[in-house]
Amino acid sequence: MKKNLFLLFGMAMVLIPLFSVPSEVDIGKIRQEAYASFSSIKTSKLEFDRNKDGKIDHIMILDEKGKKLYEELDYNFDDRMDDLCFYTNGVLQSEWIDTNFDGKIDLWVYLKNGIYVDRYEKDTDYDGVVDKVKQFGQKK
Ligand SMILES: [Ca+2]
Ligand SMILES: [Ca+2]
Ligand SMILES: [Ca+2]
Repeated sequence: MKKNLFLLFGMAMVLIPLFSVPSEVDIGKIRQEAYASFSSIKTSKLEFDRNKDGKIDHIMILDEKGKKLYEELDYNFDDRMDDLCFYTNGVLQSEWIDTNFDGKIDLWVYLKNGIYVDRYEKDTDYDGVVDKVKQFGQKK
C-alpha cells in the first residue's frame, strides 16, 4: 500500500514538476517544457486577447474534465508571457512571475490549498539566482 502511494507520488512528480527547485528561468524554455508535458494527455486550450490588440495575452490549458492545468498571462501586453500558473486538479500550486519583463522568471510563489502562500522565492537582482526565500506557516 505504502509502495503504491510512493509510486503515485513519483508519477505525479514526473508529470508536473511543481516542487522542483527552479533551475530554468527562461520563460521560453519553461513554456516549451510545459507544453511538451501536456502533449501526452488530452487537453483543451483557451486563448484570450484581453486588450483586443489581436495578440493572445492569456492562455488556459484545461484537462479533459475541464479542470485547469496551466495558465499563462502577458501582463504588460508586450507579446511575451510573464506569469505562469501551474495547477493540480484545478488547484493552483505555483505561480512563476517575470516581474521586470525581461523574459526570465524572478519570482516563484508556491501555494497551499490554492489560496495561501506557502513559500516564495525571489531573484531580486535578476541574475537568475534566487536570493530571497520566505517560508510561511511553520509545520507543528
Ligand atoms: Ca492582446
Ligand atoms: Ca509580457
Ligand atoms: Ca525577470
